[in-house]
Amino acid sequence: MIILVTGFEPFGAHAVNPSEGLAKAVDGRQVGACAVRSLVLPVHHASADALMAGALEELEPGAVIHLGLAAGRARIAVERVAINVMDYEIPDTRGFQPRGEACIAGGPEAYFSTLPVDAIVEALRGAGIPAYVSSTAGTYVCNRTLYATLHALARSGRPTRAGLIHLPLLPAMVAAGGADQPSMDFPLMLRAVEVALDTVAGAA
Ligand code: PCA
Repeated sequence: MIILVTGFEPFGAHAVNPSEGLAKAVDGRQVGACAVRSLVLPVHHASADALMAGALEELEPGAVIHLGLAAGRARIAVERVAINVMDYEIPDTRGFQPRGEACIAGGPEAYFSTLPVDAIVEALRGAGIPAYVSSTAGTYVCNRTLYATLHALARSGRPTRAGLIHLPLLPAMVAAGGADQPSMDFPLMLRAVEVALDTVAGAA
């Protein structure tokens, strides 16, 4: 079975995106019986959709773990739900800024993550990593991406599980920004992704 891990390119005022480095760091790894493949998505819904459609078709993954940056979060946030709303406080990297539009017109109001979110959080905490189940992934591109992936999977009838993990800022990003913001260093975030992969591979 393949586990597809995606990260995002930098966006907004962020010069880097930890999710990009994390996705690249686990690409090609073997976790139990699962092979990990990764993909870095642009922060624009249509281009991300095109890459995801190709990857789902080509790799036929058993699970998808989207990773994204969420400035202001102090812990690893395992998202429970994606809602059918795009309400962007800042434009995406193509200048697109929907305010209160549907991710997919006519789609269900929400999709729940099909990853074992509680088990992932429990495993993270057991490993000494601050983590929680989050009940809002926001209304920006990460929420849109999780919604679109779960919608595509529901329509295709594939049994693939999918979810999203939001990550805090890196310490260097907070240092550069100068604001009073929480952060987590890259090695601990990488450990968190490894624990999530172990949990998903174990549940497969
Ligand atoms: N975080 C944004 C989009 C890309 C990313 O890494 C979000 O939380 O929507």
